[in-house]
Amino acid sequence: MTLLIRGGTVVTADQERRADVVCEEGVIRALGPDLEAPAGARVIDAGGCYVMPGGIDPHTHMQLPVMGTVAVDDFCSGTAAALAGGTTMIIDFAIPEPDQAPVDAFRQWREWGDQACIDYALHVAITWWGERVAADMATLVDEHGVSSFKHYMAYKGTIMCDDQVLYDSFRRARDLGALCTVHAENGELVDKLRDEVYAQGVRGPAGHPLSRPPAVEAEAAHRAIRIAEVVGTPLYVVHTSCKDALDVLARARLAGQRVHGEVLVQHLVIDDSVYAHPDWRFAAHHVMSPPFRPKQHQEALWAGLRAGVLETTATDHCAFCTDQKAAGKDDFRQIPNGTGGVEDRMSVLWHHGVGAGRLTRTEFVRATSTAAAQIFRLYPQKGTIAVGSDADLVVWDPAGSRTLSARTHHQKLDFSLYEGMEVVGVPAVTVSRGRVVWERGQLQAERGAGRYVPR
Ligand code: URQ
Ligand code: ZN
Repeated sequence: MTLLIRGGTVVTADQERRADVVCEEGVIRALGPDLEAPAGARVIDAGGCYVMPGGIDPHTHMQLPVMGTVAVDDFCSGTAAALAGGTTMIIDFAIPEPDQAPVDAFRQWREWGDQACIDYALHVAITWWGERVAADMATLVDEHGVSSFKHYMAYKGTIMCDDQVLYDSFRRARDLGALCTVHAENGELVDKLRDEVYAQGVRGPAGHPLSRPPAVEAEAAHRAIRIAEVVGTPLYVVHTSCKDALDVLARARLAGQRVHGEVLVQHLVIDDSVYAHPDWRFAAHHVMSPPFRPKQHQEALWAGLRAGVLETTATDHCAFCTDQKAAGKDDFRQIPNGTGGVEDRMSVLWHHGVGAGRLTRTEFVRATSTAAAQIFRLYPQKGTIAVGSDADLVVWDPAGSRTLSARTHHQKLDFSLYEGMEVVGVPAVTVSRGRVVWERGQLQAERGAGRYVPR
């Protein structure tokens, strides 16, 4: 399909300009003012709209098997929903069972991932240590284009890495030229606190944030950063949720360490009052880790995003329906951790960021696409609008609006974190490798159309 996107304002992370865009065979062929339509091209009128790189969500968990259940959005439904929200690429996680070979887990996730409607890549989690893991890390880097490894500092007894594993894995990744990422929560403390809170008689979702206070996150972030310093390797900290952890990242960056921060859009706009909701189902739908924080943390996170300490925005999309959350009806420790929102990230960030004067449009593009592409080695194939880049684009209507709701979203999830929120600023058209897949409310996602992108 050949496309001419005409009459819009092209916004990238470094500039805005009036330009038309020609896409052919899945890539951007031409960019400039007043371009002629190639023979047979379909013309899309982008008048009054911004033409931006499609969103990249660097942190999702489609169909994750966890806590005896499986996240309900699979690679097909989750990525179709992503397109309806203007996101054209995800980076998901292959998470080996304890003792499972990382390459075997990667192969399993590739099989699932090949159902995706959009391009995708995979981080691989390091969940134990041994010669096999060290060898597989090299295979993953050299043969499969995996250039980032995730380390869970929480979830003791299952996938948690202790300091020795962090040290060994960070060294190996450094020598392979790969980037380490961490889920920063002190799993030892979480384990103790959960049981203490439960023993005190707190059984409902309100126990979840009590067992994962900001200090638990800040301690782990600090420890991971210091281990990275000792090893001499860069670090990416996923879902920074509180001022305490943000301050740790900012200090390390000021001291010259290369530390990248990610923030989840939901942590920017939702606070911990959700856990006090009288309906346990509503509260349980907010059980994710790290948890939602007291309101004062939100402005700190926005400031961190503006300052560039937090460079990327993600969703950690890991969707569980009400019947799955019910596994922990009488014991918050059994509630599967995770929330949705891959479809909503771009609009929520635009509305509360650009619309509220907190972010410029170029900052929005950087935070939703370019920074992730650069940090995770997808740039300039992804994350920008340039001749030769993949034609992953969104025509953004800044005046269009949408009321977010589980009744109308495309995610399989039966709950929306943003139920009833009206957002101004929506994707009018989403283009995935040159194909129009979302257009003014019509979704034409195709199972398996996405490619695995080696990095
Ligand atoms: O922690 C994770 O990465 C998974 C289990 C998703 N859920 C979450 O609460 N963040
Ligand atoms: Zn996650």
